[in-house]
Amino acid sequence: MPEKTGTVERTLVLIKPDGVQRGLIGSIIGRLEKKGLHLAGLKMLVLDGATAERHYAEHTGKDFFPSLISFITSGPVVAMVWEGPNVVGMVRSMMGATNPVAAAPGTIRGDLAISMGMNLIHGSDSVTTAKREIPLFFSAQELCAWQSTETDWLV
Ligand code: D4T
Repeated sequence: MPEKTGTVERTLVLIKPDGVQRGLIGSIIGRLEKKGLHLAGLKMLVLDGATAERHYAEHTGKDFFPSLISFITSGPVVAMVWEGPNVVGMVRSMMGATNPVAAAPGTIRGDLAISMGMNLIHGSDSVTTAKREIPLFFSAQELCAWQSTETDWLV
């Protein structure tokens, strides 16, 4: 068997309000599951303004910040934690570029979105960011430690 490599990482993924409204929850989760990523936590919620502002703190003061907060709090999101070796980078690759105009075909944004403001999905941009973002959405008790029967054939 091939050697197992890579440190296990966790990443926060949000299906944004446009993805929920457009009925794309199943399609987006299906892509991540089919890739072989491991789901550790999942919930649906409407973000309050304070949590949204903390989540997007790096963009405070930018011209698009008010519309970003208004959009992300406008309806339910699906929040998830996915884990596995290199999962942060893999999810970012699968999401595609922030602006769907530049997102490659085959990526979630490249295939399913057309607007920068409504680009369907969030994924932590680094392991450090994930460690800050995950506790905004999940307590430790809400994350499940479980072993998929497929793991031995994936990593
Ligand atoms: P998120 O954080 O939602 O996963 O998206 P990205 O990591 O791909 O992109 P980002 O943090 O730079 O932007 C966050 C969010 O703001 C919207 N946005 C961004 C916008 O409306 N106008 C802009 O000019 C930028 C840069 C889109 C995603």
